[in-house]
Amino acid sequence: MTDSTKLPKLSKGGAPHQTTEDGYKTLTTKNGTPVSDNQNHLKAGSRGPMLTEDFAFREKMFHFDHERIPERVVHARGYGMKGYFELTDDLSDVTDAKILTETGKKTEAFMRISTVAGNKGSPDLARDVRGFAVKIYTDEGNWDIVGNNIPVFFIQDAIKFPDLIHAAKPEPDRGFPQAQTAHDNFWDFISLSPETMHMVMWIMSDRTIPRSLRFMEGFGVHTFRLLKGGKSKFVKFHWKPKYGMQSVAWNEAVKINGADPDYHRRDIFNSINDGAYPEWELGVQIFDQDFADNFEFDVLDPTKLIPEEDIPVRIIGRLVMNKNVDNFFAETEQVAFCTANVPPGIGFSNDPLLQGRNFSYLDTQLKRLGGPNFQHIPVNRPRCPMHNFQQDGHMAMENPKGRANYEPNSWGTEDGGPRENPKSGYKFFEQSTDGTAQKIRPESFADHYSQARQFYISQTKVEQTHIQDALCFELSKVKKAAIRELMVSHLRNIEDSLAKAVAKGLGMSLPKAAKAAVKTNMDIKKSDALSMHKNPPESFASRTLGIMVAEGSDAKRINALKSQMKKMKANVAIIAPTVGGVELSDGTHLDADEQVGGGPSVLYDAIAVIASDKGGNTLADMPPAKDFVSDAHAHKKFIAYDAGAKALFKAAGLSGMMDAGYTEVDTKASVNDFSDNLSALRFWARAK
Ligand code: HDE
Repeated sequence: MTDSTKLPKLSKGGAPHQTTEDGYKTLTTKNGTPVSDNQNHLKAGSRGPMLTEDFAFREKMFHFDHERIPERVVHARGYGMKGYFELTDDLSDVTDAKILTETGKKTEAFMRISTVAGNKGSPDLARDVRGFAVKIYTDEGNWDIVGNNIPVFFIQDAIKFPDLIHAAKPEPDRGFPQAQTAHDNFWDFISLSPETMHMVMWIMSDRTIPRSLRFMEGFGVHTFRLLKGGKSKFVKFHWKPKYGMQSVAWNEAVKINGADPDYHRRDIFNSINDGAYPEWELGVQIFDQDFADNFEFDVLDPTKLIPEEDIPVRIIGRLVMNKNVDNFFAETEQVAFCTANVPPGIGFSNDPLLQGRNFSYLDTQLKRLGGPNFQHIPVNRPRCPMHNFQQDGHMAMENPKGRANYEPNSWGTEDGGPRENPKSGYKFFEQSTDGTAQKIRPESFADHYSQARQFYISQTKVEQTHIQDALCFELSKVKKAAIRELMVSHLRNIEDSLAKAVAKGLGMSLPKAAKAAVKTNMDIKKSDALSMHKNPPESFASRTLGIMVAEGSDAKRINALKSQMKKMKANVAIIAPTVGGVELSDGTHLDADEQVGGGPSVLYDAIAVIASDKGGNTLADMPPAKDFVSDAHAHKKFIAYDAGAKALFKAAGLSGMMDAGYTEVDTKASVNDFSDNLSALRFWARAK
């Protein structure tokens, strides 16, 4: 044996390099060699040629040339955040999963919310489904709930997924449109796949243009299992946002994408920095085989949901995201989710989409992250110990020590490595299976229209109009008339008034209803839980009031609005003729967050215009100031103002249109009147 006392002593971590004369850390190569000049390549003489022995250049350029990894094939644009999950209600009667039985314990979590179709650099407010992926680092392995902000999906079988995504992405011959479903290929695929109709209702609703990623619901979508001692119950997972739900209008989404393409990620970044942490409650719908057997639809069909009126959502925990990532690439880009990552006590149903996903997610990481060791990357590494005999491969960081790299072996508990544990190890649900191998869709999946109808009839009139408008917009971008016609023929099976409105909006005559394998259940009940407007947020908290000011604006009114917003835990943004700000009536200086042209009203949830007489005239001469108020009016926002603002309203053509959504603020009482309105978010009664 080697006598370790005779080995030379190695320096641990090395001595720090000398700092630079002005106190900075010394720049080094990745090899650790200090660099003397980072501005000039080594040359023969001052005018070259360059000498290849400049290893610092070679390494710097080599690294730069290789610093991209493939973006995700879907969900490329996403935003990550960190925090914890805390269980508030114990599920130990139905599951062995410790994460669902230890109330009060806070477990580290990571979350990534994404759009689906767009590239990494596409705008945040594309009309699109939002991916809602949560990784909880439980003591029994990582648990990934890789869901969406919509509780159903387009297709019923994983084999159709590449076609769906190809159809949604830019068309292959021309390479556009980017991050949009408003084109022929998408609607061609959709109109030929009636199973998508329920999801079509959701994506054409305002759910796909959320105001903030913090103001959305999330869903696990598939039916999963809760397992306890060999017994199983079914479960569907729900995330309910603490700040309630809110979306923007389509006309706003289009403008936000120009004004601030990073609107959603900026909102998350700022909210976390300001302590207004994104938070959701975890809810479960638990049901047994008996319910599944008697439910009108198949619980294995991912194009169907279970109305909350049939099985209420039981809140069992909360997810608090209280930290931004330290490095976007290391965490948000490299995080690898997989639907198959579940701890003991949670299992899968036979949903054919879920089972296809369990295969796909592991496979995709190999391509994106370059090898089988992506779980060694800190964001993916389980926080509980892991022991196995997997070895080597690209970038292996967690290599087993000791002699045994196989088992069984006879090296004993010290050197012999880990062993399977029949007591605490993961157990699959024992179900008997018997069937003929065949490529077939179950008949119980065949009703494609009834739940689409249920969604549509559960919306308010305003929400229904938005669905009609969205369909008219999207289908108006489809050049092939036969595709538009086929789509409207499907809508006839959902709700005739919808089909008629869309046909009218497209300037076409009403086609015959599409042939349906199963007739729509026209008596299907409404479900109020499906409507955002029927479930408004409790308050204006975490929203933003945009106050437009000018030179000489009344300090008292501005301060009253600001302190009222503070009380309501809402934010204020000041928009002024220049970003340098203005001098107020009391001689104090007010800094601006945005200049008039850089802070359009689409960025704010409500607006105020507080201007002196002179300031009002200045604003009235500024086209973006006119847009500010006329857009806010058109988007049905609540508007506070003072007398000085009237010149601007006049210039914008709003003088005769000031309705009950406008509040003139003067006294404290009128500021209160204005703020009382705000939790309704919009003045929907405003005429078109
Ligand atoms: Fe995904 N999906 N998906 N998906 N998905 C991916 O995995 C896939 C589906 C979802 O923020 C990919 O790591 C198949 C439904 C989210 O990193 C890939 C099918 C739902 C994310 C993949 C589906 C989702 C992904 C691409 C049909 C909602 C982003 C990169 C069977 C319930 C996760 C990656 C993140 C990402 C495959 C359908 C949600 C290619 C084959 C349904 C939130 O593996």
